[in-house]
Amino acid sequence: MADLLWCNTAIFLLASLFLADNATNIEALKHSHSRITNQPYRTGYHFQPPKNWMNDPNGPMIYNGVYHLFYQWYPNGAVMKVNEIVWGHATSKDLINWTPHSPAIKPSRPSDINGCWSGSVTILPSGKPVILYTGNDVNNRQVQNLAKPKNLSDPYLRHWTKSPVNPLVTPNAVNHINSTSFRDPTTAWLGRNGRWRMITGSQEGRRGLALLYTSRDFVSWKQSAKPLHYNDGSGMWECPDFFPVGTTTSHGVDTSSFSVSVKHVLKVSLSDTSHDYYTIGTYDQVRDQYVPDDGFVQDVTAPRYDYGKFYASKTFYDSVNRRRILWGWVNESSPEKDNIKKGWAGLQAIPRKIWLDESGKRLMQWPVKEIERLRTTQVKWENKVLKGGGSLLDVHGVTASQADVEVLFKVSGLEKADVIEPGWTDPQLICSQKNALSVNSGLGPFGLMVLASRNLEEYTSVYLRIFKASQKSKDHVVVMCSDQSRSSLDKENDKTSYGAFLDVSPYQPISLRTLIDNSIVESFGGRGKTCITSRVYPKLAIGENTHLFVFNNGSQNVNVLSLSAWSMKSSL
Ligand code: DQQ
Repeated sequence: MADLLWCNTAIFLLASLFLADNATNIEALKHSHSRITNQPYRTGYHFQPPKNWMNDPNGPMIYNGVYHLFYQWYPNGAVMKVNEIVWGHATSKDLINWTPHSPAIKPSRPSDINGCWSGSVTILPSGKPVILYTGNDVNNRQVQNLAKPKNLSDPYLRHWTKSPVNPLVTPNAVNHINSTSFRDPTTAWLGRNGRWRMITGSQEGRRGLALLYTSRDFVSWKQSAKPLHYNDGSGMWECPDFFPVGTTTSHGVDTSSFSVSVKHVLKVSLSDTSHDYYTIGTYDQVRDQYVPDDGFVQDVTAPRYDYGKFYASKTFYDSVNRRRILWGWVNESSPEKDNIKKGWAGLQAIPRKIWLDESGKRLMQWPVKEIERLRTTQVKWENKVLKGGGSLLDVHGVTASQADVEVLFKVSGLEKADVIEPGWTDPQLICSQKNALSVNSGLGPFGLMVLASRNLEEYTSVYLRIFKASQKSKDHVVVMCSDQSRSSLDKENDKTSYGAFLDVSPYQPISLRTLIDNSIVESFGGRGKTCITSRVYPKLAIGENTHLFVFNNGSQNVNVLSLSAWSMKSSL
């Protein structure tokens, strides 16, 4: 009898698994039919929806071993209509291969009829996920809403039910919150007295704010008398993110973890500049206030996750792999008419593990290790000298339009480095100088030329320059650039030369990793101390006509201690 029961159960389980899987496959197939492929600028291994416009990552999470990514999606075209934005949805077992699903949340109620905007997932102590998101309501007021999974036994959580009591929080005559500057609820955390806390971004005049709310039941939220943090003069804070980082480990910690061995991070997306800035500080649980450490101010002077294109980012805690993962939106640099022609716009950067550097003064970022599964053919060099005065070596043997490159440079003759001009305080200006790449300074420019045409009519250069801090000093300043100025013969794209300081000692080998994927170049200097992401659209350096070079235009030799370049397969 027991055997029979077991047998029936097994048949039932197998059948349901088959049905569930089949349903997913059918849905995936449906999507893949309408998915845009075979275009030079479509990426091979970055996350993109099947087509149309995408912006912010929303509610990333892992639930029952499945990663979920929701995202701001305009499903009807490549140019955003913000009043029709839905939550696109995709799932993955490995953060790399994704199955698209139908939108999880669409405008349907008075509380979100003009757009389902950004928000976050919180995993409740019961293990169940819930979504808090901003609805642009029937009066174009920004309000905060709740949604729950309809069926927790669906492994992909494809259907979500909006709370009947939405909106949970509204701007009104009593709280004086500006109804068009009140959005993007964070993942909530359990604080003192077992109450939930969450913040939303806002502004009052030029003051940027992280408004704080508390709740016992996740439904009824009360505004705290004081915001978690604010800054006068920084303008609207979009997509705030607030999370702890371990001080003694690179493992991630849950958003509700508090102990002596964590610091807190507050990231805000400044709508004035379209960049993401973070500070590191202390969360005072009793006063419910965040205080940035000395030297950090929550404005444009704060460090950035990425010094190129990267906005509206959001982290989540991956409890299975004990790491915190960062997602960020990378917009196009091409004119609207080109996006319409392509039928899509917007990428997500490769998810990055993020942790506190040993110095406690900055965050480190590194592409999730799963990405390495896409590596195929490898080219390996060791101890190659890039002669001073102009060296250019072609890295043969990889698909240069879709590759992962890691180089370790060693410079010598540091006394020959040029002295940095006293006025050169903005690294982007240093990288943007006319002929910055062809100057023959002492140390550098040296680095990579990626997405390059054979005769260098087009290339994107990711390079370093090393300066002496002052005439007499032994201290050096390292500048990292990602220069798009020669990236395409097409004149209409944004060709900014991005730049940032890289806090490494030039007496030690300097590492540079670049992920190249057809129209995106994501670079990590000093093993993740500084990141720069570029979007480029070459006309000649496409597919098999793409080259990858290592170069040195400085007057001193530079040693390539090691170089590994891998062709990258496309993800599913
Ligand atoms: N994008 C969303 C807003 C958010 C902005 C609308 C940031 O919720 O403030 O698509 O890119």
